[in-house]
Amino acid sequence: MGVPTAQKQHDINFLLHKLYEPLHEAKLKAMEDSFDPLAHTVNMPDGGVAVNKLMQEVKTQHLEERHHWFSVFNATQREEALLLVKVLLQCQDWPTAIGNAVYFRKMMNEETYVYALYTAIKHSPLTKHVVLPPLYEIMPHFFTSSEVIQQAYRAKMIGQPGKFNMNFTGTQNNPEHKIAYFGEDIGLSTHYINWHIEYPFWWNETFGYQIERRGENYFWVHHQLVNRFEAERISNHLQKIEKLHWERNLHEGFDPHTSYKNGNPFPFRHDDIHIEDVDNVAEVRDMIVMENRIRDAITHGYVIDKEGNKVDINNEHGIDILGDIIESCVYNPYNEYYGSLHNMGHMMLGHQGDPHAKYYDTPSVLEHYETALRDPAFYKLHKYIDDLFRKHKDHLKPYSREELLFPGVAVNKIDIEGHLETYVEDYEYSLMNAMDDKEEMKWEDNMEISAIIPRLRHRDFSFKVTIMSNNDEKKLSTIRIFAWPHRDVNGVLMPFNEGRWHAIELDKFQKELMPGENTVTRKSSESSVTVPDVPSLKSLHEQTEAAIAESSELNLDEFVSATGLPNRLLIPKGNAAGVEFKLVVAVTDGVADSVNDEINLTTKFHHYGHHGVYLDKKPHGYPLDRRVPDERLFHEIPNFGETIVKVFNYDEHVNHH
Ligand SMILES: [Cu+2]
Repeated sequence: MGVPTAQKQHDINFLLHKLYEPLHEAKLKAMEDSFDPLAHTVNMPDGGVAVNKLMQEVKTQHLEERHHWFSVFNATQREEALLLVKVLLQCQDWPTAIGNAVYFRKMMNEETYVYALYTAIKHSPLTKHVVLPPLYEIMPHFFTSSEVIQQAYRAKMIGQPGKFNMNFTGTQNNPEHKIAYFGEDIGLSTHYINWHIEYPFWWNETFGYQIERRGENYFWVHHQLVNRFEAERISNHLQKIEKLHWERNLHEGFDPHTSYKNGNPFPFRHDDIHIEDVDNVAEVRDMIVMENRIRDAITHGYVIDKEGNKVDINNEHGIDILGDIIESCVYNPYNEYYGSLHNMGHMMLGHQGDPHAKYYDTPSVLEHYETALRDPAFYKLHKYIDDLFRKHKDHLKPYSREELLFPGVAVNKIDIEGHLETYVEDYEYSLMNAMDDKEEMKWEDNMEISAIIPRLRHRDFSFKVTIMSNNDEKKLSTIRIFAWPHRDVNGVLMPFNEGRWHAIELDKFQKELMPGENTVTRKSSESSVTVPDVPSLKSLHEQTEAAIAESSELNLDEFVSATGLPNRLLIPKGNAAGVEFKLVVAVTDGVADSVNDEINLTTKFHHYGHHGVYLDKKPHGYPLDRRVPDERLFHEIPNFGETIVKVFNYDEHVNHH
């Protein structure tokens, strides 16, 4: 079918460019009036059912109006977005896909549209090589403080280019401000959005295929975020996260300093709020009932489905079922009974500043993947949920020595080449799309108006692991690297069983071990847990246009799956004294761990899986995911190694320019 990737990327770039305005590209614009969605349904596997439904919404003017907010947690708005996702996933060729995308861009609410378009791009085979432009440059107001947006408007009005420094929300009177650099990192939010788009809670087979281990993946991505947040707190001398309790006060308030595109501010929440029932969402006791049903299921070791059958969860697959139940996705065996603790939790906490909607009619930051990570309440909620997962995992039988052993293999030495050092750099991103223009304005003629933010990164380093293999032939191994804070904020040593639950996954890869001594050097930049930063919109645009002009290939494949953590955030922030971490390397039998016979030594190992396909069949977090009643077992197993490392950061002034 030969539409080159560059052309597709060009079309997508322009669909998103100046999202809140009519299209700025002539060819696409021409399609707007000439394309009739109803005339292009012949090749659709559903025979045009989705298109007809969406067109009916257009005709009866049921669609959300433009410039209104959109939240995926709002059921009516979500239905609408999913209709467009379905329509786009039904398209079998580019002209049909782009025709529909152009047509509905004009008809639909902008933010509903972006959510649907991003999701469709992520899952459609037609856009396998298309890069999702960074959302912070498409909808900058979600990521940029209202103060900076105002400065940008002023620059635009007086016609003067400008770069504006952005500070993190709040003041230093708030201890939480010390770690705002983490929650407000735009790359971290990009990771979070991409993960949610890759593993939507509402996904089912009717969208084209089944996503395996979705619920488990949900557990894992949030577990890692919570562990990271805890580690960042230790480096910043902050006490650990207190998990949410529905009957206690919510201590940390939050003022987002951010506004919707239409000017409505994101709601504010005071400190020490007594958690209230929220009109049109839920009552506190509903949340407690949901929680208790889940606790019962964990204690019993089974959940019940709609027919009343028991579904065993006391096994390796249990975490997947539990994840679906807690986030509430359509795979959930009994939705009405278990509810949706996580999604409801986001809405309940999000509205605590204004539970009766007396002052705001907009959703909170917690109801958008773009902004949820900023609010300290996010981590309280997820710590609470993480604790439920831990109860389940602690119910499973600990791994035995036989299960963990990789005969003949021993980790002899673990070294770090280079320094484990974090630092803060300035990063600039464009605010061009925050401002409206005349229709005839060309992309290139936009003035340069941008925001500059400090962000965390680390120096490059390598893991160097010396592994002895007393086998006659070569052996495929899986190498997993984890680290956890060696001491808590009070300086108390973290017991092994506590530490292993707080483990941060640093890398996972396969390696062939030759008989004798092997030195495995793995660069920090190679980590399969992370992804490189997505190129800026400007760079994407320039590379795309250059490829079209020269009829050359556009190869941006390394940026396509932005599901992982940004590589610059691989290790937690250090401090001047050095934050101690326990580093654990587990070398296990790669053949036993592999899902299929295809061994993946060269291509990128998709850590979070790709469209629900994994290379590693072991549970996320293996072998540290289960209780360790006697840590001596781990110390004695020769194919596991451990050491203590320190992470430094010499510039303590991360919070202000
Ligand atoms: Cu959440």
